[in-house]
Amino acid sequence: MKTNAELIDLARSALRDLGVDTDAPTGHLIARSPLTGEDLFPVPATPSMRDAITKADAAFDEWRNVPAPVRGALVKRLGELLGEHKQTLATLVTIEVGKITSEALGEVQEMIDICDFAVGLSRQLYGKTMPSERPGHRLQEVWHPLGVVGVISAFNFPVAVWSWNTAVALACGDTVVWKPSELTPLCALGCAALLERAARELGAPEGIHQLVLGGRDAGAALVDDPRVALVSATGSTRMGREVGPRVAARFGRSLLELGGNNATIVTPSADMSVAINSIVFAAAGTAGQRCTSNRRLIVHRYLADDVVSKLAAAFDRLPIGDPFEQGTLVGPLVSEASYEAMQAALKAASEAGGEVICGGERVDVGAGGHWARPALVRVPEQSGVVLEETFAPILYVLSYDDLDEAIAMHNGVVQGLSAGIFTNDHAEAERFLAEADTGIANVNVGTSGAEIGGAFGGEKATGGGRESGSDAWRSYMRRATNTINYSGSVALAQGVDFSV
Ligand code: UN1
Repeated sequence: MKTNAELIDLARSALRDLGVDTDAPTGHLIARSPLTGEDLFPVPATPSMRDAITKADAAFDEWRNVPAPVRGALVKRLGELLGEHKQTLATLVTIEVGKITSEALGEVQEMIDICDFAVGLSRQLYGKTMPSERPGHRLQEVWHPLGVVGVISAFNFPVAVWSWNTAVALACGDTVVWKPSELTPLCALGCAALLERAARELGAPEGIHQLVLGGRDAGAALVDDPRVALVSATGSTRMGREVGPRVAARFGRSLLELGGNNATIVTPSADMSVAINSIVFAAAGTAGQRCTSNRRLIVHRYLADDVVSKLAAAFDRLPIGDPFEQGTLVGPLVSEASYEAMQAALKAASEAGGEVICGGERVDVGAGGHWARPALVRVPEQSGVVLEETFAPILYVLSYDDLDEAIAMHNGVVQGLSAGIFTNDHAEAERFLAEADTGIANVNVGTSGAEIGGAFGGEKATGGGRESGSDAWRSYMRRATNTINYSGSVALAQGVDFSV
C-alpha cells in the first residue's frame, strides 16, 4: 500500500503531466485520499462562481456561432488528449476515489467514448421538417445552442459524468461551468487542463469551459444564476430536491441524475453463473458506490438459498485492498462517514428482522482508509432501510413466488434508475422490460456499467434527466419551430379568415 507521501508525489506528477500548474496559489480546498484517510495538499484556487459564469456567458456569444462540426473538432482533440493521458487520469481517480485500476481506466474510457459520440453528433444535430397545412408554406424545427450549462458532479464518477455533459454541451454550442465534488478536485483540475489545452490548440474562444472548486455556496451560486440556462446535477435525491425547484423558480432548465435503489430479479430459468458474476460486480464493484449499484436482489423462493450461498461464497473471496494492485476487486469507501452509514444501515436491517449473511465488517488492509467487506443481508420484507439508498456495498435479498409479485416489489421504491432480470424465459424478460419503471432495464446484464451510447438516467426520485448518448443532446439545446411562407399571399392556419 502506498504511503501518504507516495500518494502526494504520484498526484503531483500526474497533475504536472496533465498540464496543471502545481505551483499556482492555492485556495481553501484540500485534496485527500480515501486510501490513507489523510489530506494530500491544498489545491490551486479557481475563479469565483460569479466570475466564471460571466466568462462562460461572454464566450457563449462567440461559441454559438462556430459551426457545429468545427466545435466537434475541439471535442475530437479532447478525446485524443484523454486517450494519451488515460493512465495518468486513472491514477488520479484511484487516488481520490479509491477505484481499482481497471475501473478507473474504464471511467476514462467512458470519457473517450463520449467524445467520439459527440464528434459524430456535431454533424447530426438534426431537426425535422413537417408538412404545412397551408399552400406555399414550409414548417421546420431547428435546434439552437442553449447557453451556459452548469455541471454539478459527484465524487463517484469524478471524470466520466463531467465528460458526458461537457463533450455533448460543447458540440451543441454551449459553454460550461463545472462544480465538481469537493472530494475530487485533482481529477477536475486534470480534465480542465486537458480541455484548456485542446481549446488553445484549436483556437476556440477563451472561457468556453470554467472550473470552480468549492462547496455548497459555489453550487448554490450556480443553481440560482439566471445566466445559467441548464443545470445538470448528479448527486443524492436530497440534493436534487433542492436544486430542481430552485432552478425551476427562475424558469431555468435542470437535468437531474439522482439516487438509485436498483434491483435485480433472478428467475428459475436464469443461467446461474451469468447471474452470480454479474450481480457480484453490480453489488460490490466500486465498493457499492455507483448510482447504478445493485442494492436489492429479488430471487424466486425456490432458488433463494442456493443464490444466497453462492453469493456469500463469492463475497467472501473478494480481494479487498490496495486498488493500485493487480487483482484487487474492492477498494475503500470514500470516507469514514460512508463506513458509518453502512454500519447504521446494517444495524437497522438487523433490527427489522434481517439476517446479515456475510460481510459488513471493517477490513484492515494495513493503511488508514475505510475498507469494509461487501455485505449480503437477507430481509423478510421490503421496508425501512431497504427502501433507502445507502452509498456502500450492501445487497439486500428478498424472495418472491410469482413474477407479478417480483415486479411489484421491484417498482415499490421511490427511486427509478436501473434494473436487471436474469432469465432465459422470453416472456418473462419481455414482461419485465415492459413493466420495470426505471430509466435503464436490462436482461441478463446487471444494473451497473451502462455504455455511453444509450441515454443515461432514471425516473421518479432519480430525477427524470437523461445524459450521455441517444438523443440526450436535446436537453442541451433549444428548439425553435419555424413557419416559412413562400406563397406570396396570406393564409392563416386552421382556416381562419381575417381579411382586412
Ligand atoms: C454514476 O454512478 O453516477 O452505468 C454513473 C454505470 C456507469 C455510470 C455510473 N457507466 O455504472
